[in-house]
Amino acid sequence: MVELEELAATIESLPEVLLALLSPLDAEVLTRRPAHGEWCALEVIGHLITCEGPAFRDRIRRIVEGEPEIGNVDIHKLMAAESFETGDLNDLVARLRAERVVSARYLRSIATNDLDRTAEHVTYGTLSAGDFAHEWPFHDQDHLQQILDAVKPRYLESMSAPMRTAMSEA
Ligand code: NI
Repeated sequence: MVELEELAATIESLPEVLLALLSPLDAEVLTRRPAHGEWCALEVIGHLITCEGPAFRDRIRRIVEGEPEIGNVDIHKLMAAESFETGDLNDLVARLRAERVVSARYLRSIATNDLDRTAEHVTYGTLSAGDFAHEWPFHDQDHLQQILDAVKPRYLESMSAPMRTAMSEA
């Protein structure tokens, strides 16, 4: 397993990673959807903010505290109360940072063997606290990839056809 300290430090670093990556970009890019129905970069951050407790921190806590069953999380319902695409990058990152301070402190407060505790998931069967602790940075990095996929295409628009061909063959 990955050490708890590494997991805590990794999830704690994401807000600064996002800020460093996205703050130089034209604000319009942050609201571009790569395809109809897909999230723009600001909405991905909104997803990370809204699922932080329900999908990760609270679930780990409940498993560690001995709750026998855990359920599904409706991520779209969590996001429905707010229009994240109209949000401000700095504000959203600050909210994620506030969540992450609490989350990293929580991960550092539990014992390694707490991660072995399990609960029954309504759909997937037996899952451990450690499953969610490791899914956390994995989920972050999946969504970081999603953000990169949303912002990268803008550079292609300013490249010549020969360059695009060269890139597609590289
Ligand atoms: Ni997600």
